[in-house]
Amino acid sequence: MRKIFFILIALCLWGIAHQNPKRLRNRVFLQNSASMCSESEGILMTKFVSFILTVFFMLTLFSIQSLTAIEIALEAELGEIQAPAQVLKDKDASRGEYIGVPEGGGSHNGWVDYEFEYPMNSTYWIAGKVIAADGGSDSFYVTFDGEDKGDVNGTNVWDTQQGPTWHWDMVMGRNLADPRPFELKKGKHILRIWMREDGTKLDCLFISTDRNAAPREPTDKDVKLQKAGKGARYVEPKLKLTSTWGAIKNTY
Ligand SMILES: [Ca+2]
Ligand SMILES: [Ca+2]
Repeated sequence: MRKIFFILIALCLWGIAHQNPKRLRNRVFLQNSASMCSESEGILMTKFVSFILTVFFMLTLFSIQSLTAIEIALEAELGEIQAPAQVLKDKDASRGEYIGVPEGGGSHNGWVDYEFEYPMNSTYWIAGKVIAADGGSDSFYVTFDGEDKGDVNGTNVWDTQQGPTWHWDMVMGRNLADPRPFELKKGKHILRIWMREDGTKLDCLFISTDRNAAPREPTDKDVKLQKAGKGARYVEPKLKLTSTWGAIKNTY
């Protein structure tokens, strides 16, 4: 619906910009102030207004593409789990469960896989809801499609933000980027969260093509989709004026 609204705005701008210059000049400049503008000044101004409106039309049109985002909200405990990673209970976790290796259970072993169809080529951003109690319990490795987890200090290390209660943290890559962008082609991909330090807890994941999307816990619908192996859904980012203008500026 919002997309249609913006397409209509773009079409209106296009229409205004391509009105007959003489008619537009007559409406804008000569109707009420014939004595203020000469005819040549009026035509010049009309061309200028037409140029501005055309530029704005193009920016609006290009920004429409960025008004569609993909969201995948996952329960961490519903992935394919390799021991010693395991499902653990916590009444404060989403749906009362999370994954991890209990403190003392050993580090750098075990993982959880999430296999999904990604509906379009895009940059994807991942957030996880975590508990990371201390400096010895605050990291995972993150890879796609069978890539090895790599060196213990490599780029696939996700150093989670520490905190004793559940909180969202964007997946980063050590010495790479925070947050870390993942370029994915349309099609099936396997996201693997490797256990790195025991005691690090993961409740749920939120994947989006919108870097600014607010992470959220999976709804019943998301869980149903996840269990059916179809996690992705199309959403329209919140169209606050600032974010819309931001999209236009980014496009430009
Ligand atoms: Ca630990
Ligand atoms: Ca959970």
